Amino acid sequence: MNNENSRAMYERALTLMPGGVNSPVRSFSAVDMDPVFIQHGKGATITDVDGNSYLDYVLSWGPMILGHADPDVIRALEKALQNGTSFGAPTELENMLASMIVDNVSSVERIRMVNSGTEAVMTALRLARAFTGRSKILKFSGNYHGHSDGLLVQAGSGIMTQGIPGSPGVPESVVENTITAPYNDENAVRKLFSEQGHEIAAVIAEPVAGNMGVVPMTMEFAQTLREVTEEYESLLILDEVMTGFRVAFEGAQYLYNVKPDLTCYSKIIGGGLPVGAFGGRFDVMKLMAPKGPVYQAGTLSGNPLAMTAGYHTLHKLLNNGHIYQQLDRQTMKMERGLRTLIQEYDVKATINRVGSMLSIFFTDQPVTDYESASKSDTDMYGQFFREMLERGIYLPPSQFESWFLSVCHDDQVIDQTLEAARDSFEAIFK
Ligand code: KE4
Repeated sequence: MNNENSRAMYERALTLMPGGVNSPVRSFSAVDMDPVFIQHGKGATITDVDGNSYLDYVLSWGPMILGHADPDVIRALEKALQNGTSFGAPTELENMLASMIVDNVSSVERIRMVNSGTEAVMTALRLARAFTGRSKILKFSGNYHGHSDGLLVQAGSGIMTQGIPGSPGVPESVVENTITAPYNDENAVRKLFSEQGHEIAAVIAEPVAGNMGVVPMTMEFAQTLREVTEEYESLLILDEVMTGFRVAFEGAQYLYNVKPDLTCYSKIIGGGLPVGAFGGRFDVMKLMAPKGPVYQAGTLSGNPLAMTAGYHTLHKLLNNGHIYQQLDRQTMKMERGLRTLIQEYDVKATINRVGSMLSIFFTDQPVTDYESASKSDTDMYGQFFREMLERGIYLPPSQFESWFLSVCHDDQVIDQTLEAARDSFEAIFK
């Protein structure tokens, strides 16, 4: 595969930006190769600066559920551009995207737009602490909620760990109120709450974890989180940055029939432009400035172009009800095809899937939490990634990420991907 332009651009990037990238996972360091630079995308395909085309299963880490350069979204953006790009003043477009969420997600009575998932989660936690007057936050090993200081704690190692900084530059004083427990371990949560429940402002969880690879929450765990937070008057925050409008229009909270107090969003609600949001109970959200005392602000929050891309993406999802059945069917076809290959080549691998989120773990044990996910053979994943890239399939460059499918991943795309997977298994395991 000719990579000379990508290589030249990467060398230049390394003289400009740390690691040559603006977000670490894009560096391909987890799969032991240099990144390719993308020139354009259309539908399920992205093309790099050397003219190599790939079927894309990253989809900008989730947002591009309609596929790249959806004609309706692009047309709306082209029209919006003529009006200018930012005013720092309210626009009707904010009402349009906000109502798309408030009118369709029953737990969201009020919503505030921000510019990233990190910002949404960071502010939701501040709000929860203000509302409850408490300081402690409970999160789960293997869940990622953005890079705000209080959440950069070492992943729990199967026990309830008091916050230990997960990154240099994060003072212990900032993470001492962050408790980590094992994901899907309702006994651990009940025990923790019996000991510290009255000090816990909120529990935050990915309702379907995507940041250790795909690990679905069990129904029992989801119900336990809702029960204990109600019993101890803590808030339940669901981080639906990845699952919101991905696994169902109303998100994972619909699949689990759990009503959180606050929900965090990003990715799909921006349609590929920078949008994050947090929303939920009116009595909680009313504490937010300017009417309430909890401060948060953002120059480009509610940006008209970002609102346009998000609104038209959600509008298309809402008005094509069959889309989620189609995404589920296509991803199930992918799952079945991979399972057949795992069996045929006797590979130590397992697959987790929820809707159009899927991960292949190179371990023969079930993956139900951070500990079991960590047992995956990341070198083997790297080998599989490189073989698939050579064959025109662009997978997430890390074992601990989710594959995403779009409405453009039709039968032909799935068949081509499974053929490439067969050839890759042949190359690795024969
Ligand atoms: P951002 O600040 O990156 O917009 O969102 C942070 C975030 C919060 N919550 C969840 C559940 C998330 O998945 C994310 C970000 N996801 C990663 C991919 N696993 C973004 C990719 C990257 O870091 O470059």
